Amino acid sequence: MAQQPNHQPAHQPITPALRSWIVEQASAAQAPEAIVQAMVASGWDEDVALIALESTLREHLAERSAEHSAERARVVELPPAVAVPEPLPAGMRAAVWAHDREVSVLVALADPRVIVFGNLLSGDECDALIALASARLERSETVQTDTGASEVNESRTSQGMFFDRGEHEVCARIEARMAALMQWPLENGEGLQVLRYGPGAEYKPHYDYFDPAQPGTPVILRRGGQRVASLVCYLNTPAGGGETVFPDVNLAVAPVRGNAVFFSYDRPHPMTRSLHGGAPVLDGEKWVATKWFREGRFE
Ligand code: PD2
Ligand code: ZN
Repeated sequence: MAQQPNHQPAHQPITPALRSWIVEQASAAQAPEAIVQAMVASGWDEDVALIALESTLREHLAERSAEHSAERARVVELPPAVAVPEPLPAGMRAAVWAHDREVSVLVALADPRVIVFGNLLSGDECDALIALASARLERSETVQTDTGASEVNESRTSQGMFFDRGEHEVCARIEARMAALMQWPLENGEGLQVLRYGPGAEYKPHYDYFDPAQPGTPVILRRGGQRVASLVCYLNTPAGGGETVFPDVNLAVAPVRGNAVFFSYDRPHPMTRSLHGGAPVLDGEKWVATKWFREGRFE
């Protein structure tokens, strides 16, 4: 027995020190009789020592079981992981052939999964998307997961619009390229969204998946399920600022015309570390086209 309790008169309340000592002895697989004997040797009445031992161990087990339940709840509440697009299933390489174009791979990060691509879009494609989108720009809207409706969001000071999938030949060509690069069905992609950020405009850090806790989310998920990956394509090179940032890993991706940043999230949970934002544009303007990939068909 490592340590014995101080001499205790019978009927004395169980002190925290005695409680710790009893738990320590029981955890070290000391027989209850041996624990009681040690307490008797320290001046405890045998019956009182037995009652003290019993009540201490009962309380201790109840606490342990409460801790285990809380831990189980934390684990069970985590949404299950799902399959996500993986553009480099065979590992890192300098370039990938995607449908009709060689795309370079500039940077790859494993956790969070982030890949920076070069030369995904041609200069002409960037210009065509900007020209087609310009006519339809409005103040950007974000899907409101509390209602399922779209509305202007103050954390996003850009202007934007959505193309339907395949709405123009250039959209269809880019979408086929992206589907090949992602190795993900074209039908699982939303239409391209084009955003224009003026001087000072930014997109505060957020997650692109739909928050499961929001009441409007089940309605949104009926069309294609969750978002599982994003591909933000830069349509111009701003004169200053406008980098895409990942605050959880202190990563900043410079916006360069034709380049794109990909990131995936296998569950709608911050543990994916997919928090990201668009830093303020410091000089000039910034144009991006974002493609979101769903778990299932987005029809
Ligand atoms: O424009 C960006 O850098 C940016 C940043 C964060 C775009 C998006 N999110 C998005 O379109 O979701
Ligand atoms: Zn985003």
